[in-house]
Amino acid sequence: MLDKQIEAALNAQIEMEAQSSHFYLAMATWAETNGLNGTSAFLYRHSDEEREHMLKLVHFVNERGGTARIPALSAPAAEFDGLKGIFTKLLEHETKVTASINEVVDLCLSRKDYTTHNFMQWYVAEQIEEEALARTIMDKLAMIGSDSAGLYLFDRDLEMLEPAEDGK
Ligand code: OFO
Repeated sequence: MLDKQIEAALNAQIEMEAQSSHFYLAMATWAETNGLNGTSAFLYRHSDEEREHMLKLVHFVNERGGTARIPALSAPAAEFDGLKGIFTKLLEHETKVTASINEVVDLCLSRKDYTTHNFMQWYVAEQIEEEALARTIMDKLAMIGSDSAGLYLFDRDLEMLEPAEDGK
């Protein structure tokens, strides 16, 4: 049976992953309507992956005898300040997700729940990849600056870029 405190922490993480999916979906649709088709394709995939992260937690909680709660979500921003604005927000958000995952891992250790601790290691590794990818994207954007040919190629390259892991 899942410890109640662990169950609550995992349900909070379910909400965070769902909110991430929602957030990246809003960015994707903004990019799609602002001529950034490569960025939009990348962000739609990213949004789908966050939903997979959420589902993985939902199944784990239910399989361990807990009850997964599907949360209400807050509406994300509808406007973004260009590519730099999008990826700045994405990196900020992923940093918060990492902190939240670390708290769950910490709780697992203090409650001696080694099964959930083991399960959470997948998320720890995933966050390393996601943060690294977001930082690489920010570095590239800093290099490109306001060069429109560079921004055009950057957007085109994002079309093929996989958002870190496949979430499966
Ligand atoms: Fe779920 O990895 Fe990003 O948030």
